[in-house]
Amino acid sequence: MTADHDDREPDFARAAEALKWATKVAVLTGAGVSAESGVPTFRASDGLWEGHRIEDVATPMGFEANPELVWRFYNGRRVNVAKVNPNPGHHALVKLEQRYGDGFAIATQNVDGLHQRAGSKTVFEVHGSLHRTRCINCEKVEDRGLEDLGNRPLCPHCGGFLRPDIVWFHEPLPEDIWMRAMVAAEECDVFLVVGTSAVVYPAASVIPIAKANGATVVECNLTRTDASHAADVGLYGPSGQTLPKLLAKLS
Ligand code: BV8
Ligand code: ZN
Repeated sequence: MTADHDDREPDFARAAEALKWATKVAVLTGAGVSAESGVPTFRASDGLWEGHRIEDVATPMGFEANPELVWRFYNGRRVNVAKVNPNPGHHALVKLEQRYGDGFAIATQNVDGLHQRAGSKTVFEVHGSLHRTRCINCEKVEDRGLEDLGNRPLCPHCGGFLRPDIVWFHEPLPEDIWMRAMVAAEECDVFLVVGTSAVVYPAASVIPIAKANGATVVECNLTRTDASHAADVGLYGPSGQTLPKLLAKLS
């Protein structure tokens, strides 16, 4: 730990102070919180979108045009996520939930299910999950684990074509889950923004919602982002280190 890092201390103290007074805490997470688990982020140089045009693999039109390509993309991510484990950042958020109980909620853009695998209870998957499929004919949604489902999986109930139960671009977020995420942002005293570039909407709009309702906004990221202007405190560094460090300041 070189000298310059210590100047982050005041930020951790301020963030901890805000948490000490809080009764309700909400969190928005993105791919960065899973990076230290070995899940590639989206916009990093070796990111998920590298080598894939968003239009081809994460839009309803792309699925219409080439469902095999889309399933190869998502099967690859399912198999990869099956090999990784939650990291100390996920575990720190589990402990925070134990501190605030029902007053705590995570809205995640991640589809990897690592928050739940770490033990988090209140997790709003605003962009869906790799674990689930949805039948485009009978609409049945089922948890299918993480094994490779092949490039054209069929519905065991009606024989219809299955798609990942994931929110693609140009598709609406699941209404109930999105509503609960917005309410958690409106009602919280402290809002943590962890490992997201905050460029995808409407997910990123929970940040100004929390801010406008008087929450102390704390950003945890490797770098400044589009959300930094709304942050009262920035804890810069790997969230697998900054979140446990912040938690340690609460005990
Ligand atoms: C819709 C599932 C309408 C798929 C995803 C308003 C303004 C501008 C554009 C729009 C707007 N409203 C709508 C749009 C269009 C679009 C959009 O937002 N486009 C963007 C690109 C400009 N939004 C939509 O299409 C949405 N739908 O609008 O529908 C509608 C409404 C009604 C009826 C019909 C239609 C749907 C968007 C959801 C798309 N699906 N995911 C999948 O996962 O495969 S989005 C996907 O990309 C992720 O879920 C996530 O949301 C986003 C990636 O962002 P991050 O997770 O933040 O990852 P990223 O790599 O960018 O950044 C990682 C960060 O972590 C970095 O900051 C890095 O520094 C940091 N980091 C890295 N390592 C660490 C770290 N931090 C800490 N520790 C570390 N170790
Ligand atoms: Zn079906």
